Amino acid sequence: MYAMIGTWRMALEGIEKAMDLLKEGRSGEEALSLAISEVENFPFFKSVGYGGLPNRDGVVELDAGFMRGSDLSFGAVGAMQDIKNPIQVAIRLSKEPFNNFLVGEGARQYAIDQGFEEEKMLTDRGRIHYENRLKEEQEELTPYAGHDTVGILAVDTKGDTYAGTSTSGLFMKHPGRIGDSPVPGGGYYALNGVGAASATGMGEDLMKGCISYEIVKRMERGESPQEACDHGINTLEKNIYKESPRDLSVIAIDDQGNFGAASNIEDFSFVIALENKEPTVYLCRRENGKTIHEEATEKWLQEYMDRRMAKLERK
Ligand code: SD4
Repeated sequence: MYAMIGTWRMALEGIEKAMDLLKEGRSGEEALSLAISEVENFPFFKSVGYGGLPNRDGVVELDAGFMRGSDLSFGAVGAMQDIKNPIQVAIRLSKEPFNNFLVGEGARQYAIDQGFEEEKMLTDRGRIHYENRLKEEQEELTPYAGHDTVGILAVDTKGDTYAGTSTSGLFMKHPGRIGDSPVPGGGYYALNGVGAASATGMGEDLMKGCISYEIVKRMERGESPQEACDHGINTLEKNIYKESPRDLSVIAIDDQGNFGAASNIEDFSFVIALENKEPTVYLCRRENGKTIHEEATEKWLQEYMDRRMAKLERK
């Protein structure tokens, strides 16, 4: 058995490539590194890696995290500037005996010392988004429409579980702000013999519930990945919102390839790939606190890419 699941449609191409590695018997770590790097390198995904949207000062600051379910080792970077593949730095950090979570200039220095590639991560398109937003003068901190951290979970043929995330975080965030994505237990968690989980959405709120840890622990206590995702989201929502919930979305998988996904927004998509199932995009719909998954139509898939690639005009 081997499997991968990822947040949002954008995980598709990376998972397609990475499943070939799992099929060859390569590790979930290699598969996850390839899948997330692929998303980071695609400039039209405006919330991850190259082409990610900048902070309030127009600077792209990237967060990434990685965890191995065999021993809970993790590595993470926060608010790191101008390094090409933050997920690969996080994976490298997970092998250190300490200093596993580095932020800002320290993270960048570590990456350079370790020979990681430097690259200016702000694209022309990213700059236009930034300048347009300045003109709109929106003060409010919201995950912009289509808030998209990539979180990918892998189970390899050895039954080892892995979780990883990568994001540019919230558009127009305060410099130095770090969300849930690089925080172990917040944006991702993996535990062999149980499974793994990852989150996307409003990091400040996802952290309140230590949501990825919560979901894996629910699975350990016997809930299915889907039950754990639904209960995790429902409970977190109940605990923190009196009104106006903010975006929360999660995915989970167990080491048998049973998977789950839940969200409190309308259009949360995810990609699932199993040994006997081609990578497929699903959308989540919530009915009475339970999530229903529907396969994305060709039309939806086409419109998604059209929106991502549409010409961007200066306002
Ligand atoms: C953050 N959770 O930085 C990330 C943002 C995100 O989908 O996932 N957007 O808070």
